[in-house]
Amino acid sequence: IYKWHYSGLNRWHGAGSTADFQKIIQERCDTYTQTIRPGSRSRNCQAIRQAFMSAFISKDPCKATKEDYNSLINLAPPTVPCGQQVFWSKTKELAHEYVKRQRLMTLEDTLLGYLADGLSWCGEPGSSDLNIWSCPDWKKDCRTNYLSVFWEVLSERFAESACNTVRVVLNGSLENAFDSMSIFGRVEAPNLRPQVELEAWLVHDTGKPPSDSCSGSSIRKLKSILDGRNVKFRCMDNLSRDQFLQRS
Ligand code: AVW
Repeated sequence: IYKWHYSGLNRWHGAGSTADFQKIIQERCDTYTQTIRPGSRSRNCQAIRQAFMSAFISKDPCKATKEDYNSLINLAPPTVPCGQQVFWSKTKELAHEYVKRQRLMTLEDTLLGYLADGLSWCGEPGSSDLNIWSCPDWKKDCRTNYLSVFWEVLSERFAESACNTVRVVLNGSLENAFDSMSIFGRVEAPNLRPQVELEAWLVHDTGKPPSDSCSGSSIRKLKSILDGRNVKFRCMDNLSRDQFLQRS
């Protein structure tokens, strides 16, 4: 009965905004700029937090646009040094373990990726608060929600900035290691610049046979997307998780 009084705040099917969202953003920003990458250009964490909030506060949570995030992303574009970039798809934890052992970086090692990693957020028209009860789900409510659009636009900028050789860690335990509907498939691969070289690593669960390979149809589809953009492609398969992490 209680929740019906908050007409609508509970209507979405996704998790509500993370508790203490603003505080977490501010603290992560301070940690990143002071401890994790103290050498990086000095960033104004208060301005970044404010730009993040104004991107979605008081707005219809199903009407997010890329433009809503322009001022935020321009304060901290997700670029990494040439040749150090790593993409992932259905391999988030493995990719993060991999880059930790190398001088490489995922999107979550850039400031905005680090700030938002694992968080949830949305607002409500006519309110200056976050909706902590529910936020739109990509499938059940709307694709143009603030969380999905954030990762899409940040990933797009990340991919556009790639240079030299970049890597993607794919899940070789899936029937289709390359998913053309994923962010990597829809947004990152199609936005790589000509002359970049992409190395795909197909990594399967240790102790099980792989379910997909470099010659399978999903990787051929990836190759054709890249061919159309003049992006060079190399593919390594049949690596177990342990082999992959040990050789790296
Ligand atoms: P997925 P995608 N924290 O495993 O290729 C929380 O199929 O689609 O991989 N949620 C996130 C984060 C994050 N740090 N990052 C993405 N998401 C969402 C960015 C997003 O909606 C990186 F550069 C995504 O569809 C990777 O190369 C889903 O969680 C690439 O995008 C993960 O689905 C991974 O996206």
